[in-house]
Amino acid sequence: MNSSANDQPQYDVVVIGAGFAGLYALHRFRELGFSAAGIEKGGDVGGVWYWNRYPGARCDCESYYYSYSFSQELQRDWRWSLRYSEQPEILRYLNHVADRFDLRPHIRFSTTLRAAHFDETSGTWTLSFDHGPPLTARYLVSAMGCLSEIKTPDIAGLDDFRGEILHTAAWPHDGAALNGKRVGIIGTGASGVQVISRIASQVGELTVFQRTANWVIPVWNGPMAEEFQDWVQAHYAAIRQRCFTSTGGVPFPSPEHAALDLPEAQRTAILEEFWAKGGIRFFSAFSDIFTRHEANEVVCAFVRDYIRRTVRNPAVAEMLIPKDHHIGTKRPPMDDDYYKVFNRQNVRLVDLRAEPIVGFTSDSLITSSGAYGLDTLILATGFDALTGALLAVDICGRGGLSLREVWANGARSLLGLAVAGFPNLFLITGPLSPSVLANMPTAIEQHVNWIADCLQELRARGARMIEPLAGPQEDWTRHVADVAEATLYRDSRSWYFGSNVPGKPRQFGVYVGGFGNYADKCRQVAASNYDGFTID
Ligand code: N01
Repeated sequence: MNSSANDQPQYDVVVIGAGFAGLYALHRFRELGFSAAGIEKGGDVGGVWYWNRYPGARCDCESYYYSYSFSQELQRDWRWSLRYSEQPEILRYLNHVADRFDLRPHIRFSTTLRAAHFDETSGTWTLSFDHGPPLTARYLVSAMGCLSEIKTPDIAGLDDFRGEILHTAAWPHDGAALNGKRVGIIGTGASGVQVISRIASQVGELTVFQRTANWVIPVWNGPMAEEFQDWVQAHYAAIRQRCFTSTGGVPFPSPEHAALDLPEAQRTAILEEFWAKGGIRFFSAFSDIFTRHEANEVVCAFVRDYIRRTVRNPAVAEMLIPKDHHIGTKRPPMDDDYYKVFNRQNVRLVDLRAEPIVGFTSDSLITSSGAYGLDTLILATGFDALTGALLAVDICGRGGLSLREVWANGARSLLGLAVAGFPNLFLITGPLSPSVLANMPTAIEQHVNWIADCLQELRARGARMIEPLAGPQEDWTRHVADVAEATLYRDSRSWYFGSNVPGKPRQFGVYVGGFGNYADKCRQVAASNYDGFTID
């Protein structure tokens, strides 16, 4: 840390967040000789894996690739117990990384960034927090995450409920006593589905309040067999290489067939094959799932049939079948037991479209059709995704320009990495990058490596500032929208579009043109003297 005399910032870089992104960024920048500090809202490292401690929390990507690739030794030494690891194991992994690379002493925990203001004269950022002294830094790097700003649901009369209210993304660290209780849950997205499956056998009664049904895909989770661990270790270089070049940042081949080119028998055989692979691989069955209604319908019909075969009560099965969106165009939850849970005597499903919530009493949720007595209410109601964490901070760039104003009608960025008017600010997996539609650790490493190369280049040139130009930023912002418009995503309402946050401008916040293509584009920009950026 330097002294703060004149225009010398205290740090070269300050990284906000100490999850997957922040830990690697801090390590990488320090390794390159930059003075770097981390700021973390939570009491320890982990990011989403620190906060989302709800029962059943698990990653929907397999751990052997949902993990860091930057250290061969780390990769060799860490053994995963399950193919899809659960939250405690992922959090242990991130703690191990923090210790192994000695990152903890450089992070200020339990500290929330409130404001970040850029000073044009010195070319530095001044950061102020909910407590503790302010900091100055040449570069500000957001590793705040895409799904970290909880969206408090606006549910009529919730304050009248006197039982326990829990949010999946702010789960108590010492757990919640649910055994034998009457538990209600609002929300059937990825978090809700995982909780429901895990607690159904543990609670006395479980009432699931569903507003919108989701397509839930099995992952066929199980132990990470020794032979598979060995195979992965022997092939890690190729696996990682595939991740960095593939469409989704995952080590699987692209689809070989378009559903609409195949006879029905062959389609069914392929669907069965990919259903057996499970998880996100299911969506690689056909190349036209996300672009052709008829192809998507082939897949929907297959899953509909599975739901009807699995759920014994036909009326409940029909309620669980989505009617309003193409499969995959809202983030599909993934779980092996979800549909079976609804065959249990102690689980009931309430359709909030048919009987909306009208209020609460001290011990019940009241819908238009009746009262449901509850001891505990779980909110699995999601996040102000993609832009929420950034806009929660008062970020001001050149001339006091406010990010909240600049993004009032939707996010603008160049490659999801930087924003015109906000020099020396970098966003890891920022809005309009592949982020949540790629394997996150891969997307994170690609961004951190790009930023690290850029910082080295600026240091070598003795430059003080870098910033996107407005024209290329507008081109990229339009391109991201155009690419999404050419897919079936365009017809959905989801947090990808900000539809879950009242008043949020409708904008598809993720680049869906393929992670490998995107990484190529980032490389080209760097190789062509940071084309689209201005360097001072
Ligand atoms: O949140 P969501 P999530 N009244 O926004 C309902 C990632 N993740 O926390 O669809 C009634 O998806 C809402 O209903 P509707 C993953 O990317 C990853 O589950 O708006 N219901 C919906 O059912 C995921 O997509 C893992 O009609 C209300 C639910 O709440 C993202 O996080 C695990 C309501 C919100 O679903 C977010 O998932 C978990 C209201 N007022 C999550 N407000 C991994 O495996 C909201 N809802 C890595």
